[in-house]
Amino acid sequence: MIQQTLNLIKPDGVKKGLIGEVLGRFEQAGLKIRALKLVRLTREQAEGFYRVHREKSFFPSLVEFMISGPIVAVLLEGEDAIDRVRALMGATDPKKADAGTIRREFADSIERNIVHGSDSPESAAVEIPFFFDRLETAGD
Ligand code: IDP
Ligand code: MG
Repeated sequence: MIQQTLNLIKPDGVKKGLIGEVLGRFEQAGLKIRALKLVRLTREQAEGFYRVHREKSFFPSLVEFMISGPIVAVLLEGEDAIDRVRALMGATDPKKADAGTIRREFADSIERNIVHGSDSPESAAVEIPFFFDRLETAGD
């Protein structure tokens, strides 16, 4: 099924100069970029984006990390895009991620793990409009 998913290149990915590397991997995999922007989240926005994790011990540190620099938001579209983007990213903890995945190759820690990808159609439906409105979303 053709799906849309929200990808973020987190502050560590931008600082390491990996925007082109990450976007290139998605494009090479046949995923289409439908919208794209560089933004810096406010604390309130970062807390809102990760609100499902607000009770976790790592939440305050995660929010600090996510506001520590600009991020890139990407709306990707393609066949099984949600799972395929997650597969290209690798496991949350880079030590457990498969060889060749973005997180295994570039991430420093389970927190500073370079990329975000929506984990389900329900998450994508919330996360895409968090970053993009209809006018910013390109068709063919
Ligand atoms: P995901 O990004 O692979 O979907 P989630 O469990 O949804 O992983 O966690 C969201 C983000 O919170 C992770 O990408 C990572 O940046 C951070 N995180 C998750 N688990 C931990 C942890 O145990 N310690 C520190 N940070 C964590
Ligand atoms: Mg998640």
